[in-house]
Amino acid sequence: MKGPSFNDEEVKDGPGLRLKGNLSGQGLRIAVVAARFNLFVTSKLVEGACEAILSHGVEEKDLAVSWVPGSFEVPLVALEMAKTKKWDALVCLGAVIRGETAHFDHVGGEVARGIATVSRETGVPLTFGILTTYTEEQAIERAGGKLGNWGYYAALAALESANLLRLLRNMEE
Ligand code: INI
Repeated sequence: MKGPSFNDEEVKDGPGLRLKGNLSGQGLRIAVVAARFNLFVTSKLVEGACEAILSHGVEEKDLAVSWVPGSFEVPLVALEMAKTKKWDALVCLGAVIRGETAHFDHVGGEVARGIATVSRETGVPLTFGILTTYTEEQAIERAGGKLGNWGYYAALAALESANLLRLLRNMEE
């Protein structure tokens, strides 16, 4: 998958413990929360996320996709899902594309804050696959177009974060 990389291969081993989550999906339960607004973009993000999740070993029975009307609704639904503790990570997907009004700024800002807050307050990793772009073309380029698929990357970040948290929490015992 082409596109922005998380630079994993460039991190050199150094002194001390290297605490890093791997990308294995074995034994993980992952949920996607996706907005239908701008579905021509978000359906591609969901495809990319599901491809990443299943191809890294998550079983289909351990994957769920929850659809909400727009990105603004993502944090609340993610909060309810996180509170159940049934999911090791949640992948949040949406496409906020600038229109002619300030709606874009309000929706984009609130969604980012909401996702970060839910993640920190529940201890469940939520990853941010909400595109915020100035044009439809920029969104398409990042949803399976020439700049990769942010749904795929947000899913990889979810796998890595879930595995790192598992490692850290097991060390505490
Ligand atoms: N929702 C999006 O996901 N993307 C957008 O670009 C968008 N804009 O620009 O309006 C958008 N609005 C809907 C919003 O998320 C809520 O669903 C709506 O306001 C109802 O609460």
